[in-house]
Amino acid sequence: MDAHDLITRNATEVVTEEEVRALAEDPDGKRVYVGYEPSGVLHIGHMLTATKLIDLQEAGFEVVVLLADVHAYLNDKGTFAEIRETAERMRDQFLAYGLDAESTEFVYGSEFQLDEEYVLDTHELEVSTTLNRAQRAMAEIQGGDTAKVSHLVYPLMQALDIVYLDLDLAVGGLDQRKVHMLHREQIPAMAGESDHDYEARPCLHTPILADLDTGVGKMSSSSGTTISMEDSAEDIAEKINGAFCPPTRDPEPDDEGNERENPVLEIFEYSVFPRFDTVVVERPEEYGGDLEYDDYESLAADLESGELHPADAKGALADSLNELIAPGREVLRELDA
Ligand code: IYR
Repeated sequence: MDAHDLITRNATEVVTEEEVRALAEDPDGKRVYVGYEPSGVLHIGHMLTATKLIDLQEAGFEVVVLLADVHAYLNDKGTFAEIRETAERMRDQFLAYGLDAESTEFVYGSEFQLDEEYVLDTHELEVSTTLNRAQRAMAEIQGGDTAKVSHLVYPLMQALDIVYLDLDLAVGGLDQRKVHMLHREQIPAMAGESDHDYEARPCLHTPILADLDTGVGKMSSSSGTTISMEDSAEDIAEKINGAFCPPTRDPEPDDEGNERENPVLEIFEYSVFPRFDTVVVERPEEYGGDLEYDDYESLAADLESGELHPADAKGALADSLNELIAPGREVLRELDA
């Protein structure tokens, strides 16, 4: 796979296509980041963006993982001390998941976000951004029902992180796109207090997985079923077994007319096939014997034709996820020992 295909595979959106193409011409040593509000245990949403970071490392990028402790604090995720403690646990889980230790830099937000220049730049953005704009940027990220002042400062700081971490590319789930658009519009207009480069950076957005049980709406770590590094092989098998998986890529809307996706196929596409050369579906001889897939397309086609039964697809998905999660589960066990 060439660098451009590796960089953009499974991306829902790249902004702009032209800028990302220019990066793909010479990706060696270029810097990309994802930021995460520390939560202690990685879940399958973290793993999806981490899979994209692994693609980018393979293409030659240096990866920065921002452990966004100040952002988690602004989003009301606990006391600062609690957040710091959970952040420390995440680093080892990311490495266990497959990020290359040599080319991954872990940075705490608080290492640079409390510096004078950064704070002054944040204030500059507070002056130049309307309340409405900041609130819209935050709509899909905000935790809790009531908007607080901190929720307005949050996206401004995130837009500034891309400058202060000297990045060439920002990656995030599609829920981050409005913050990235704010970055692209507001940053080049800044007077700027630091020596950093205030040019707008390209952005790449990964898909958001559908709710595992229903296929309706987004999977969430705070409600519904999610899969995490804490899950045992049995937990994973049970959760995937209960997942919504009709034999199609385009399920019919539900009774209330809500759009639905096939989350089992999504996880195969975005998290499993990027990490495995082949996926084996084990079946007894009497049901036709094992099936082997080298790519997502052939597996999805077999599910649609009836050649692959949803129950067998789920079994193979649970096994693959378990293989990806096992090293991180071990890390957590050691941390808690
Ligand atoms: N908004 C992210 C966390 C975050 C991401 C980046 I990229 C930052 O520079 C800062 C925070 C989330 O929703 O988890």
